[in-house]
Amino acid sequence: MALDPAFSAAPGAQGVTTPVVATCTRDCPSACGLLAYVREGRVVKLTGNPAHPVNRGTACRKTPGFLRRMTSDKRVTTPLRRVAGQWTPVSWDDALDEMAERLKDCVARHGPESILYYMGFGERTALKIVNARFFAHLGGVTTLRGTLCGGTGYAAQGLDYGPRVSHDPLDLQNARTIVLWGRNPVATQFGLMPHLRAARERGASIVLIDPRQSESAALADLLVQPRPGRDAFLALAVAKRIIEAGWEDRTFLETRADNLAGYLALLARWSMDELVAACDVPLAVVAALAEAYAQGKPTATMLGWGLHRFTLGHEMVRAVDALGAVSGNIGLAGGGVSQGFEEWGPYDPELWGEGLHPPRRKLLMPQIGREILEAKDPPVEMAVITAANPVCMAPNADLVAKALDCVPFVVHMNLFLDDTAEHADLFLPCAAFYEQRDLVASFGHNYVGPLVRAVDPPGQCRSQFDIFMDLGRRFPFAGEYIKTEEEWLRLLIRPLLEKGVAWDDLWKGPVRIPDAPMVPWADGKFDTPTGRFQLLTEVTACEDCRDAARYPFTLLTVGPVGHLCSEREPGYDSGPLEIAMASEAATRLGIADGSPAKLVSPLGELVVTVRHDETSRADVVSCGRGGWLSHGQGVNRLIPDLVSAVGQGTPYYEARVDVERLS
Ligand SMILES: Nc1nc2c(c(=O)[nH]1)N[C@H]1C(S)=C(S)[C@@H](COP(=O)(O)OP(=O)(O)OC[C@H]3O[C@@H](n4cnc5c(=O)[nH]c(N)nc54)[C@H](O)[C@@H]3O)O[C@H]1N2
Ligand SMILES: Nc1nc2c(c(=O)[nH]1)N[C@H]1C(S)=C(S)[C@@H](COP(=O)(O)OP(=O)(O)OC[C@H]3O[C@@H](n4cnc5c(=O)[nH]c(N)nc54)[C@H](O)[C@@H]3O)O[C@H]1N2
Ligand SMILES: [Mo]
Repeated sequence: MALDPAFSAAPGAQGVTTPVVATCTRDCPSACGLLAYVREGRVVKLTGNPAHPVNRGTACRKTPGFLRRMTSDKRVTTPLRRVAGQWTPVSWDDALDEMAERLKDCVARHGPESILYYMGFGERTALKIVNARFFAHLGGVTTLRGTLCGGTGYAAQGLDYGPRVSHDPLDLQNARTIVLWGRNPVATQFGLMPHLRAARERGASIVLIDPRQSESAALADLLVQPRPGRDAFLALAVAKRIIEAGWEDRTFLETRADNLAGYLALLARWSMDELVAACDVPLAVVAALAEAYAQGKPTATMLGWGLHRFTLGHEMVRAVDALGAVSGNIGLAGGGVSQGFEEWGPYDPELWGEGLHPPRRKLLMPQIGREILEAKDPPVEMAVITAANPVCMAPNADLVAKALDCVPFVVHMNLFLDDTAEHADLFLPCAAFYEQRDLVASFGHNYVGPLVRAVDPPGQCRSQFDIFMDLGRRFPFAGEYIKTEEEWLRLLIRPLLEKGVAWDDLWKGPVRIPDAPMVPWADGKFDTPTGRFQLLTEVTACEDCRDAARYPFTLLTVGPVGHLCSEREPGYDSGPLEIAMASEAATRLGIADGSPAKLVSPLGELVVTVRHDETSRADVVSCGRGGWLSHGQGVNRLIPDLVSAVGQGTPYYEARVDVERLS
């Protein structure tokens, strides 16, 4: 592969090797194909891999930040043990001996369920399954149920289609209209850009549905800014309009779908005026959307993660699925209501190890703080946290911190001393990304990409895989557990090898999962009990049960452009958290642009800087998620730990706040 000319022309570029094919492991649906340029044992540049069929050479604005973070001198490079409150370097042998002793002691004295394995979203690569298997060998420890990420959408689409299956992003080339519904690819999935740009160039139109004018508004021909959490009413309004105009796909509705009468009754329950008022979208915009769905076909709807973050998120997702059905876009090339892909799907599910023991205790991730505190018989005696920063990223952050403080021994495996590290007793420094060999599947497309060890990890950092193999040596199940990376990877991807993928090809570049459909449900058959699409029949009436008078704003804590979740480094350049609010609302409260204010929720308050935003709805304030508590930006301290009604997701966007002037 040729060198990037811009790079090879750079001064001092001698010694640069041919770029190494890599795959981005950051927690993002793009899982982009990348090229890592190595000089003198360091990666000096990351670019998009032009040979990747999805991101096609593009790389997002975060990519240079990933490189800075990987090469940061703030990375922890030796294991650390907290001694009398201070972090003290220890050898790997001492660290793992102690960890093994404590694990054995917990199993012997309180049973395996006294150990909590908290696996986060930091890297969802194939070998991470082998890490989880370690805890299954221990006899089945306490693990997690539910999710901080996409559980609600997954479960909601499961009710409609059978399993959630999405259109291959390459099928966007067949769309005449693309609707980005609660999704912000310019910030959160830049790897889609080649397809969105190509769509625009060939005259397809793009609609953005988001209470905020997100970064993706720049792509959109039509911007729809509904009241947060009311998308179900918007979808019903659009469907009602389509039916009023006689544009519905009667054949699909009558032969491929169940519950038509119930769904029509649901549409009849509210007048158009009531629906329009509930979602706060003008009738003319509803009409334009109806036309886009029914007359601008094929219409591809890309649901984001924005809709999940509500208690009744499943109704929102299901109402949009139903709109896809009414407008005849389900099973249609260039159409579909797509949401995500199974990042663990390509691997042998048996290897998680659940079969090694009877079902064990699982704590609810969205309420992890109180779940830990309330765990009895046995209480949580030890927690092992990998690829996560729950004190920063889970809701009700102070309670999560308090819960970890109540756990006698906490092991944190990460790269940096972050908010969670402050509540840990042992820190194990991990290799990540291109410092390790692994395979990467995606929750945004159908390709599996390689990671080879492009460079050595800094200092004594070790890949999680190495750490768990070394730990495993200390246990009686070592004989079964200890295998080489290659042995485990071959076992993990057995399903792919059986589908005809060649092992060697996996290491050359992205490989498509052979049986992943381009267009799901094209034959009109669904994997539901009746084989038909399931129209929803219930949407909860929308009285606002939240305390709108005391807390008048909905707080949207969205994916910021510049970084991914809490992946920053200690000491990052920070002032108070910036929140965007409508100029009119801020002015009414006497808060000038750029001035400090208090963001207040029932859980607490945070000093923030207010930015006036002409484009914001008056009932919303928004900010980026992932600021650290230690940097005064811990917005999750204000967010209640609720759980969604379906799918055990985390309704972050139910958070209601007030903004108060600081004198
Ligand atoms: N740069 C960057 N990239 C990321 C991340 C990041 O933090 N930063 N996070 C990664 C992760 S973990 C994930 S899961 C994905 C998420 O990817 P996305 O789903 O694209 O991103 P979000 O910011 O979570 O939410 C998308 C949009 O939903 C909007 N929204 C909020 N409420 C509503 C509503 O009621 N209705 C509608 N229609 N829209 C609403 C928000 O304003 C936001 O713009 O992105 C990944 N990529
Ligand atoms: N307010 C608010 N909070 C949210 C959300 C929201 O919308 N609003 N969205 C939620 C979403 S979508 C998600 S997915 C969660 C994310 O929740 P978490 O996964 O807990 O948070 P991240 O900040 O992604 O932390 C990932 C960590 O993994 C580490 N890491 C990276 N690679 C490796 C590795 O190979 N090994 C190890 N051991 N560590 C590694 C990184 O340094 C980082 O600290 O946050 C949720 N939090
Ligand atoms: Mo996520």
